[in-house]
Amino acid sequence: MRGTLRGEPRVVRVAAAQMGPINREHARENVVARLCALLHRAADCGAHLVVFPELALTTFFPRWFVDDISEVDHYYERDVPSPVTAPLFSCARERRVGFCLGYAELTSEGHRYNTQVLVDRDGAIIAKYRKIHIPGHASNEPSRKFQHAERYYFEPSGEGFGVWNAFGGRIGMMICNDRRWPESYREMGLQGVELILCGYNTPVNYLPDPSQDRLAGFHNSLVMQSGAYQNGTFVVGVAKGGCEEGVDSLAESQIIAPSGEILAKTVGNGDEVIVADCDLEWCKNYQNTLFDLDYYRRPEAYVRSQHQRGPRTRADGSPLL
Ligand code: CDT
Repeated sequence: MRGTLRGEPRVVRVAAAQMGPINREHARENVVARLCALLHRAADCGAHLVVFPELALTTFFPRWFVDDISEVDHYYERDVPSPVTAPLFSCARERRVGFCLGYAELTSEGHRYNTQVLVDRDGAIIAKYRKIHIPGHASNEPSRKFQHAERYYFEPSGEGFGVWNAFGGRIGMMICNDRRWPESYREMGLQGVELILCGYNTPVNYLPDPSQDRLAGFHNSLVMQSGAYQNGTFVVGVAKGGCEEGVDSLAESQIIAPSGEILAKTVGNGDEVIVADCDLEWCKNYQNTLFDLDYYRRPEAYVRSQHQRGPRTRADGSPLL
């Protein structure tokens, strides 16, 4: 009979540090001071690890289009830590709290990525993840109320989904739109992930199909709860919410257990810290039973998922092999 084989508890106290809006005129120094204040609040709650949103150092600049991309170079980081972000690393070291931070990255070779780093309790970077699923559009669409030109401002990572040994467990990262794709979770599930960290900026108004607007919160929870349950992992989703530069963004940051249950959820749409004790041994209840991937999966039957991007059918609807 298959069983959980749970060992001694491995509890990571995780904080989700939701942020309210960051406007265009907000100086990086002030944003970093806000991040430090959130980190102190998390540390006061005894957190070991605090998770910040996607693009947590700047406003969500893909909502504007510029013809010359170099005009927005100031939104990208060339080095992290840098003189302006160093105070956050010092706070982390001082309070012995690790963190996960999203920002726009401009590499020395000129590549632009939507990036997240994982920093340990000594303030050292232990992992970097670059966003894989880049949503939105790549050229100016002036008829829109606001742009979502992520496909202009960022290239997709070719590095895949990593999982790292950290905080006494197996930690993975994904960014915003990645959370809507089951493949993101499963790629990490196949590496034994126990805690997935995900920052997001999600406009409440989805311009290509406004019928989805009222479901923004439902879809947010739906995908993260399913991904958690189907892979037996904790998932932490952290928003930059509220009305930023006239665009309403979903808050509803949450910490989800391997059971799929929400352990903690924010109540407002501004700067707010929530905390949950995540016993990583809980993952075994699912990873060693119903979702014992090695025992139950049938990769030989999943012939299309690796190489085929979208549906392929003949005119009569029958599948093309
Ligand atoms: N930042 C990000 O990935 N946002 C997307 C919005 C999709 S609408 C173009 C999301 O999936 O939440």
